[in-house]
Amino acid sequence: TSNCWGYGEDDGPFFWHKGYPIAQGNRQSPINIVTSETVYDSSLSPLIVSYEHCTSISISNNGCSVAVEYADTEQGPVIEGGPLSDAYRLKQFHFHWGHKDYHGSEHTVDGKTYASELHLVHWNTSKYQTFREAAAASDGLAVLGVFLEAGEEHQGLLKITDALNMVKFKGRTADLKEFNPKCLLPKNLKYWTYPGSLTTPPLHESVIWIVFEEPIEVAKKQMEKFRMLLFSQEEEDEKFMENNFRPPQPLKGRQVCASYN
Ligand code: SG4
Ligand code: ZN
Repeated sequence: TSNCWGYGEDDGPFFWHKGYPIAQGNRQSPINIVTSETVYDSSLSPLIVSYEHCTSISISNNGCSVAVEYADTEQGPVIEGGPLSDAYRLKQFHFHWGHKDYHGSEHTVDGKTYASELHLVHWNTSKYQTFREAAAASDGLAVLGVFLEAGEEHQGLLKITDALNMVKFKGRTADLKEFNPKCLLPKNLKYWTYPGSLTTPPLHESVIWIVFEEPIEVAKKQMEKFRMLLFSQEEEDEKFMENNFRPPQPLKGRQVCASYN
């Protein structure tokens, strides 16, 4: 591929530190969340998710994942509260998944892996001018993590899984208008939070992670649709997009806080 990093045998997560030394830094993500070592923080206010004004634009295969992009506008969807001191605006969401349903998530909970993990990426518009600038600042990004497990079909996710065949190849983009990701959040918004990083190069240590405890259920059939995507471009040899997750990284003294509810 044109990238110098990937998820393959010779360019996967174990090699990323060669091009990106921060891979061995002090606040890398994902992590294994050890529930008995999380600390309830009574000062954590509830998370406020304001996704009313949501105008998704497109869905694309960027060769590492599939992402749904949002218009970067003033009235855009935001999250605030919880561990966040500022308002953070939704930029895009994407997924990580495995070859089979027993693994695929990036974060793990007491060693348990899920079939997939959804990441809703937000940036701090109170302090920074652009997403790019925020992505390199220590309080620049806030990512919501949602675990997906195989079970009942997920109605809200159908609009996404039905659109995947339009972006099979790396570099493909298709219209996807007015998708409100609120339907992809679990009913219970209890979460864990800790300071971490992007889970792909450039691995900037700029993310306040907020990972929901309750997974959402999706059909095995829906998971299969993700595995029909390709890492490769149309004219290249077919490489199926799967196992696009980074394994847990050392905690290095960080504390994971738990919200009350
Ligand atoms: C995935 O590769 C996404 O497709 C990327 O999004 C994303 O990069 C990257 O993961 C890292 O994000 O929440 N897993 S993560 O830490 O959001 C960024 C795009 O390239 C900067 C659109
Ligand atoms: Zn991600």
